[in-house]
Amino acid sequence: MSAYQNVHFLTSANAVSQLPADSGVEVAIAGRSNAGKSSAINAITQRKGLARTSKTPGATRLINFFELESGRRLVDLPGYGYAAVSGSMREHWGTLLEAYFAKRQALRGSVVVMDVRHPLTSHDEGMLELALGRQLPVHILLTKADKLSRGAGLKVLAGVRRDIAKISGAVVTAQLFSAHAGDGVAAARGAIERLLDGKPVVVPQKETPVGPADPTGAS
Ligand SMILES: Nc1nc2c(ncn2[C@@H]2O[C@H](COP(=O)(O)OP(=O)(O)O)[C@@H](O)[C@H]2O)c(=O)[nH]1
Ligand SMILES: [Mg+2]
Repeated sequence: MSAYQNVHFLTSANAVSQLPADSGVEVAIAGRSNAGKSSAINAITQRKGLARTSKTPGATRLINFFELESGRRLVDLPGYGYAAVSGSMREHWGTLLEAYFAKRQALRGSVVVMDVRHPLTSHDEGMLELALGRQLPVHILLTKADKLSRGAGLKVLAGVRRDIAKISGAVVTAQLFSAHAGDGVAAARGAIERLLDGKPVVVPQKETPVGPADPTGAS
């Protein structure tokens, strides 16, 4: 059964004029093409085919809106960092995303999906800048964690947490995630719910023994 009984695709937008009514609350999900964004959306909503998954990078070219519950939406942003798209196409996305992040009143925060094996690329940093423009919170999913050992994944998480601790003016949190193994899915759903409710994301306790998130500083 789905975590959201009536979750459904709402609409796609390829221009600011096509965005759905700016009411209610929403969380945007961003990530490099092929990072695992669609798989994350499907895992979090427990709806296999909700967001299409693909082995072809760059397949999603629109902003897709999914309604979780009445007035609560997940927004699937176009994947970035795919070299094969034309310059004019990239410019179009950039302009659309900038307008979305600058003006969207319903936006409460963002989730940025990164492959745990290649976190915080220059494209990701550009995305973070965009998402943090209005000081809204960002939660990072380090996905495909099943591709690394638990220890290696925790090490990456600690490094990412160290890097994001340098970002001031907004709350940035991070967790490990795997759509395939199901790791961190409930935590990610909880994080999205808290963002939608305008509450700070709570980082899973069992991950705190590594890195600066350790309140005892003993690591
Ligand atoms: N091993 C592993 N592969 C994943 C995971 N999530 C996605 N993938 C694979 O990564 C590729 C891209 O996934 P997709 O969700 O379409 O990425 P998107 O382009 O960011 O939406 C597909 O081949 C997926 O099967 C994961 O948690 N673990
Ligand atoms: Mg996708």
